[in-house]
Amino acid sequence: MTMATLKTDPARLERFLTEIAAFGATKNGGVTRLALSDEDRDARNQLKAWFEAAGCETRIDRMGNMFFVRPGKNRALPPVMTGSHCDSQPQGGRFDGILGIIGGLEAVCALNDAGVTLERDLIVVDWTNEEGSRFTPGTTGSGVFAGKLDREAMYALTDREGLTFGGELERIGYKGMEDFDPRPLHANFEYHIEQGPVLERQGKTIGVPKGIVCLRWYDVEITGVPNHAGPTPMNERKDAVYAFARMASDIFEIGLASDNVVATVGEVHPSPNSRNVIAGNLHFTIDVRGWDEGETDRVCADIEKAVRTHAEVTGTTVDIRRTWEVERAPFHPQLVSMIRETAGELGLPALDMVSGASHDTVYINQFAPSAMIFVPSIGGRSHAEVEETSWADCAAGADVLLNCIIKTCND
Ligand code: HGY
Ligand code: MN
Ligand code: MN
Ligand code: MN
Repeated sequence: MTMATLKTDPARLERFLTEIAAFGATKNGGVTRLALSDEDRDARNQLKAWFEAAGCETRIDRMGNMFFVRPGKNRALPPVMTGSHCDSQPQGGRFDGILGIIGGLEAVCALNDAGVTLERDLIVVDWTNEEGSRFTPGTTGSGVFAGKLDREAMYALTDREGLTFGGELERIGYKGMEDFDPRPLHANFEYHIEQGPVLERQGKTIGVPKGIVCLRWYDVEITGVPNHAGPTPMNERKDAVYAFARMASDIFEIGLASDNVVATVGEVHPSPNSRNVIAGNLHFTIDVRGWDEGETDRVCADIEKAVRTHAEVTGTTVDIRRTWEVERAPFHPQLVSMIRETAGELGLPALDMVSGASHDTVYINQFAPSAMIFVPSIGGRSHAEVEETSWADCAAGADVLLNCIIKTCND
């Protein structure tokens, strides 16, 4: 196994990341680059231009997943894959997802600079709609590729304006005509920001997650009785907002009381959402995650019970549906060790951990040996415009990725 020796070019990596952040840039230094938006299209066009200038072939499948292929000496060998996602959260950060694609691009450029042709093909991927913010669920491109989500059902997903996933994919010109399938894969790495506080607090540069937590998403519809805010006596109200307030407070407390499970209410849509109307309806979402599936499901059961109880107490009715779930993804032990060793060879302090965020690798891991490389998020912040990782840490993570690519492409 070769020692980690090759390095990326930090200035070029910074330039790529700065330029791609212009697509969907917000005035507060973040990005809004929702899946299949014009901003996503323009960023995809830019990525395609950069990868093709670096000598890669572009393949686009019917979910709009973009595969940038750097040919190896022996193209019959199972390739090595890396990559992540280009879409962001609304008012999201400049590093989430895109760092993994740009890290792959920088690895390609560093290999080109060194005149290195690897044994195996290297494939850098932009997976469509990882975030699941505009079109739910998330990790849609990788989920269909993994055979875990149905393509036609994904095409029919609609956003809040009623636009369909399939229609938007066509509109931006990224509905590929082929099912590019490079499997079996030899190895898959995803390079990503940690999106939490652990690495920074522990003073470590490289995070080595053993896997990704399991995830449960719920959609909850509360039905009350819409009425006038003025004349309606308090004890005669069936107020959907009041019912929600009791539910949301309990959901937070149940999550807080559980050591290793987290619970989040991210979306809240009262209707008619008018200051002088008692809300008759309210739709909200719940996101529950934990490393231990049993403990996570116990928390889910407590949450479901609390939601139903508060509906009863407030005279409203409630429909609570689990709309998406993903099992825990334990990574490939040898690749996890390789990341830890490579960080050591590069003199980078590393920390074993678990990924509290979900990623496309949650699906890729189901058919290919996979592992992830993390770098610190300043202040532990992500999915926010203040999301930041130092340029030095971005380059350090890219060096680990580059050398893991070399090791696996040549073994
Ligand atoms: O929700 C997640 O964990 C991912 O960042 N989309
Ligand atoms: Mn991400
Ligand atoms: Mn994200
Ligand atoms: Mn009136």
